[in-house]
Amino acid sequence: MSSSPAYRLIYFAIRGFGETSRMLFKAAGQKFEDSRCALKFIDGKFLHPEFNANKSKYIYEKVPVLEIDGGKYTIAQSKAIERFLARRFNMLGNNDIEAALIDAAGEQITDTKQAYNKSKAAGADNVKTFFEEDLRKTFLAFEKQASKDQSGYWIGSRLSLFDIQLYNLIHFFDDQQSVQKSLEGCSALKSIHDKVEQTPAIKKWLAERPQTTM
Ligand SMILES: N[C@@H](CCC(=O)N[C@@H](CS)C(=O)NCC(=O)O)C(=O)O
Repeated sequence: MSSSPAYRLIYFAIRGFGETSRMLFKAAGQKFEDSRCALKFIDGKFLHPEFNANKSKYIYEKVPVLEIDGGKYTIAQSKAIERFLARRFNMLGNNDIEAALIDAAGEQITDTKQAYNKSKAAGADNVKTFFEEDLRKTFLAFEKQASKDQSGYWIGSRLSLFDIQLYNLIHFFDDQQSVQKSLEGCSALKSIHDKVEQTPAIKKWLAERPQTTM
């Protein structure tokens, strides 16, 4: 009799780079240990003493890290973890082309978050431009694909890694009013957002997960 492996996802006590993987586990109905290192906000900075004390244990000295079967295998890098889980849980499209499209859109999300962080460092005008141009263009590009799939999902007529990544991108920003403006006319994306949120296992998780600011 084959039994499911034991999964332990180690990350900080925030959504950040860990939440998409947590939601993949939940959507797949797969048990995992949601191991969270405490973050302390001291003198205007987030510090993570518990993680720092153990940091050298992790191959790249960063989290998230996914341990399988008590550390028999350890996978680092959030995107690698997400793709691995999505492949295991059959949430990477129906073929290698769909998998690559999901992959590319996920990379675009990474670039978009980097552009946002850069704009924040450059001042309010740049943040405004980010929402009006960068994020807007990215959403419009995502909308093009989404409107081809009539199922309410982004690709492949069922929940995939990208649907969850998109949901988390929308909730990544503090300024939800600007996000909603960037999403104007993107009805397919909005419907994906709502479909993810209404997926029973995800809905349950959203209600019970620890509430964090990021
Ligand atoms: N590219 C990595 C980045 C991971 C990363 O930067 N993790 C941060 C937490 S959000 C970390 O471990 N920081 C600890 C440190 O730098 O000491 C990924 O996607 O997993």
